[in-house]
Amino acid sequence: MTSFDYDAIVVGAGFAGIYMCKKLIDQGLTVKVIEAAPDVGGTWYWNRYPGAMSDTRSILYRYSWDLEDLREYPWGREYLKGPEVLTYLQHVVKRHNLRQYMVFNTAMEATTWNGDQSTWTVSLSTGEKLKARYVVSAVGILSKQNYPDIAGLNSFKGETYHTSRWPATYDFQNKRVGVIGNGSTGVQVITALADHVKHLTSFQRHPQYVVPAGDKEISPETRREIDDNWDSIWSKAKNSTFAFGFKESTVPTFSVSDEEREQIFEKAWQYGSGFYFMFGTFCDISYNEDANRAAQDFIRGKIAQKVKDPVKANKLMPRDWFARRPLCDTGYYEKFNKPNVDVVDIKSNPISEITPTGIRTQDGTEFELDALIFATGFDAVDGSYKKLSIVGANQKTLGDAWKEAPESYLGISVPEFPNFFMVLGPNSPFTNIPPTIETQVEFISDMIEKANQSGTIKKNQAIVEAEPTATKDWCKQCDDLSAESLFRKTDSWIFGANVAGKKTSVLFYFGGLANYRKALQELVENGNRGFKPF
Ligand code: NA7
Repeated sequence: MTSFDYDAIVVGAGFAGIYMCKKLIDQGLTVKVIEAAPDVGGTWYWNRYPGAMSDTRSILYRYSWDLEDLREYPWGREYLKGPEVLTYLQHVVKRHNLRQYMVFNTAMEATTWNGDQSTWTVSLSTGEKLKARYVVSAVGILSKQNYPDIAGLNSFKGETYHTSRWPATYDFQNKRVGVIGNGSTGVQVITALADHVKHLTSFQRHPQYVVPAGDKEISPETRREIDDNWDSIWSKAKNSTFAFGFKESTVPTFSVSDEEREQIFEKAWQYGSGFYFMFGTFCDISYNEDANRAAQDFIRGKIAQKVKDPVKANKLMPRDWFARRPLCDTGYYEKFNKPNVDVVDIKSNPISEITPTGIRTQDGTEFELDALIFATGFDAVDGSYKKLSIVGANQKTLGDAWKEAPESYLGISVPEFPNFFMVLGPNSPFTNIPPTIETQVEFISDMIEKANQSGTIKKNQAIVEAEPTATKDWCKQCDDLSAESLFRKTDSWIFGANVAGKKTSVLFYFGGLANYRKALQELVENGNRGFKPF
């Protein structure tokens, strides 16, 4: 009989790790959750910058599986602020008594497969080594920070911050603050800080298309209606493409008159949500160039109306494809009407150096700063695994296996990494994240349960491992699905184009959550097709 400390070690205590822990405990397994942070929350623990907010509506930014909690847990607005998401996750952990299975301030540094025993040895930052039959990575897609490759990066003598490692206390009053980066995070942090600093300069490489979030209070009547309909709300979300709580449009942009198109865009603008604007208005914005231009024109028109100074407005106006992760705001453009908020176009006039006192641009302008904020994002998806040494069968690391491209079967399993699972690994669906996490956690826990019950081989030595051919086929499908997308022609983290020196690759399944769930169901009905028999 093989000896081990735990049936499963789960790495990470965010949305995915918490649910994974609950599912495996409910199955009667012994589980340890390893978390590097001092508490639960994952992404929401680390990204505690001012203005952090989920841009999925509150109704779908939670777990779907506890109806009583769905009905009772309070939330008051269309969107949850970062601290509210953290409080919610802490509440779930408390409600289900999961903290006892978790250890904090502890990172998994390495894990190695022991083929002769069918166990993983997991090495922790504490020096401890644990043996487990299964390792589930729930490290998330946005955990490895990305710093820009700029000369003098470490020479700045003022305060520096990265949005994804925000400290508990900070004070920007009477300070001149520079923000590099204007993605989802930059837009939020700029909006939140503009009223509280002496001066704010946004150093912007690519302006973004930002539509209103549409945040507002949820009335008690709306909440009652939601509480009466949770089953259908979740069922609709999980049977949609993006699981953002709307039905994706099937209407081509040019199938309607110019007037009607304008009305549809205007209605979406008033309603709010970046995903809704891109995918709820028309069906072809993300791949048809003319359709994309029509959406661009509408948004640029709105920016021109909002930003009073035409020079600033011009700098804030994107002219490339509207094909990065859709963004939404709570008053971003309006902040540039304040005299203490400015934007510097570092595409035409790049930063030549970060100096001890601020930033110098190529034209020789010096921007004196007291604080510098990096909102420069992440080495996303496969980047989360780079700092970990994961050594599978045949002594190969995951890094070796992903030398050409980060490939996986379903975003979950990698050939030659037996009994190692990822939640949100490369080639997982591109959607609102919690419903995809739930889908994958449920699939993984079902696989583990089946493997444990399998009578075909000696108890405790069941192996779940993706077949190489199925993995190749899945990755080809992901490649094909994104081939025509304008997202692929636009540099951003979605294809790994945001990190200096990183090879771009397909990191997501663009087929939608409904199709993904169908694919999982079909493979189960076909004897776990794509997995080696266990
Ligand atoms: P993003 O979306 O990757 O945005 C990073 C921003 O930082 C973006 O504006 C980048 O400009 C900018 N950036 C990155 N490197 C540089 C350099 N070297 N010089 C200047 N500017 C740079 O990260 P976020 O944290 O905002 O959001 C990540 C996801 O988290 C988000 O999509 C949500 O899903 C949640 P660029 O556009 O590359 O010119």
